This record gives sequence, structure tokens and C-alpha cells, in this order.
Amino acid sequence: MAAIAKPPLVIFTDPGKDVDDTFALMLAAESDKYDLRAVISANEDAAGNVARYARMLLNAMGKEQIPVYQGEPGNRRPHLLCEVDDAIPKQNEGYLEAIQELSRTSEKVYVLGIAAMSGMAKLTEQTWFDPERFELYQMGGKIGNWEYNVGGDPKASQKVLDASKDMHFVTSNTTFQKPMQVGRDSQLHQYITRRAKEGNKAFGLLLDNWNAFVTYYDTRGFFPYLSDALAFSALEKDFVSFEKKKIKIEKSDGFIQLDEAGKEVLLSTETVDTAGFIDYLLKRLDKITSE
Ligand SMILES: [Ca+2]
Repeated sequence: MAAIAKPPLVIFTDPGKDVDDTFALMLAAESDKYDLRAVISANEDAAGNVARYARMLLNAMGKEQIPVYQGEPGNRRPHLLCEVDDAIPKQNEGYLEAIQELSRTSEKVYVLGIAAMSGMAKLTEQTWFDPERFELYQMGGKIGNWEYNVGGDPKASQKVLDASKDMHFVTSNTTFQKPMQVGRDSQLHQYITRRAKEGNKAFGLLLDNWNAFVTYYDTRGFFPYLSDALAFSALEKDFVSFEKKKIKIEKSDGFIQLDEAGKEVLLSTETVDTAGFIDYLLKRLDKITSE
């Protein structure tokens, strides 16, 4: 039986602050269903360190073959809480050309945004962008409130929304739930600590990142959530459910509002199979064996 090619997936991501980007990349890099063909940095700095950090992570997972591109800048400072190995070079900037090339050879291209939407907006501006052929998924937005990924560059978010068709939004109303938090005593924290102690480099980086994040937010006692990883799971599984809703994005502040005159999207509901998701995540993490 001939092997059926997996559809290409590209991810816009800002790893190195919240740890959920790394969990999402780990899920995506080991996917049986998608071929992760481009990882594009968002919220980038002048030196391209976010892309360099993503490169370092993928190398630690043994995924040197997955290309990383330097994407669009952002205004979140500081973004990167982690050091990047000096040996990691600056990454290529040609992410739009790379996505165009994927669209030449594949009927559908899957695009997951787990960061501010500046890069995805550039994609939707291209003359070759066809909303019928690009399946857009975005983590972010909060109904009646501010959230970074949609609010960080609200103009870009609006542009993507306007250009999209049946776009999926996994909002923070869905992802900010207690079982989705990687607390100090959580099963997931125990898991990554064990894998790091066993000498796995990727989990070592993940644990360093978790420590940096918790130290950074120390005064607020804030632990990271698995938002980006849950958003990725929506491409493969049904731990999250969606319903058709019409929304608008407020220009001034990037709040999402339900609006009958707005754009129809597939909006996540607050019902999440958290136990099923954690089980799926842990099984997938077991596949990362590179030291
Ligand atoms: Ca992110």
C-alpha cells in the first residue's frame, strides 16, 4: 500500500517565555497526522533570538530537518526568558516563500498560530493566499476581554479574520482552566522533571524554561497553562469542541466580542476533556527520545 503523504503544517510561535509553545511543538513534531514543515517565530527581537531558540529546541528533539524561520517582531518585552546556545545561527527570513512552496504541492496547508498574529496577517495578504486551501487555527482571544495573541497586534488579527474562512479560534476562555495549569505538583511537572533528570536535552530546556517563567512571575504566584498545546490538539483530536459564532475584534484594544454583524468563525466552547488531553500529551511526549 502506498504511503499517503501527511498534509503540511506550519506554526507561528513565540517559545522561550510561556512553556506551552514548547509542548505544542513537541506534539506537532511527533504528529502521525501532519508533517511539520515550517516553524516561524513571532514576537521576534532584532537579533532573531526567538527563532534561534526554536531552532535549539527542535535540535534537542532530534528534529534538525524541520526548518525554522525568523518571523515578525512584536512589542512584548522581555519576550525570551531563556538563553540561546551561541552555536545556533540566525535563521532564514523567507517564511512566506516557504509557505507558498508548500501550497504549490499540497491541496491543503494547515496553519497554527500560537502567538501574536502579525505573521499570519502577512500570509493572508499574499496574492496566492486562498482561504479555501489554508486551514487557519489560532490560539487566543478572550470574549469581552484582552488576551495577548489577538490583542498584541489587533490590526493583524482583524486582517486575518477578514481573509479567513471557517477559521478555528481556541480562546483563553477555553484554555485557562485549572487542570490545564502546569503547577509545581502537577503530573506534567513531575514528568518533565524526570525526563530532564534522565538526561533528555529537550526536557532539560523545557524545565529550564518552566523555572524561568515561574521565577519571572514569582510575585504573582502564577504557573503556566497548556493553552498552545491544547490549540494544537484541536487539529488532531476533539478534546476541544467548537461552535459557529460571529465575532468582531475591537480595533482599539483587541477584545473579541460576539457580534451578529461580525465574521463567522469556529469558536471553542468552555467544555474541555482535560483528562483525555493530558493523557494524549503524556503519550506523545514519551515518543521524544533524542538525548
Ligand atoms: Ca505562544
